[in-house]
Amino acid sequence: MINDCIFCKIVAGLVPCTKVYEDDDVLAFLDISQTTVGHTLVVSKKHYDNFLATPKTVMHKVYDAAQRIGQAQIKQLGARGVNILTNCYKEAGQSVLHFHVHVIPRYEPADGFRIEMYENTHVGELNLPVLAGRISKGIK
Ligand code: DGP
Repeated sequence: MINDCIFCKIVAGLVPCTKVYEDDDVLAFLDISQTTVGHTLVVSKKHYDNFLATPKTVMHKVYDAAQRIGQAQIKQLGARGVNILTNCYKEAGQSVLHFHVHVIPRYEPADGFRIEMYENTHVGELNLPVLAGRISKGIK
């Protein structure tokens, strides 16, 4: 447990949450913001900073729970879609440095959540094979 980590405190029962699911490795609870109705966070019970820093066994358990929660949101809440999202590091929007996956039920396009991907205005200047090669080289 990391002392100043809010999700470690929730896992330890020191801070209350509205629980959706729990097993030996995973806790899921409603996100405080309720971006859309039913917005759920799935967290590893053990502290890892984010998805990129999490061992595969734990990562698989968190995503397994996220999949089942997304299915339940469709079945039980009448959601018509689900966004599964994890942010890694603050530059990517991570505000709580403890691995978590957002499971965001979607009801309609303008229901409070939006992801927009714009085309890079310099896309034509990129050397795509070189770029792909640089990433490939780093894959362990
Ligand atoms: P991210 O920005 O991806 O790190 O998401 C962190 C989320 O955690 C954000 O949507 C708000 C939520 N959150 C922060 N503090 C608490 C808390 O104390 N309780 C609950 N339920 N959610 C929290």
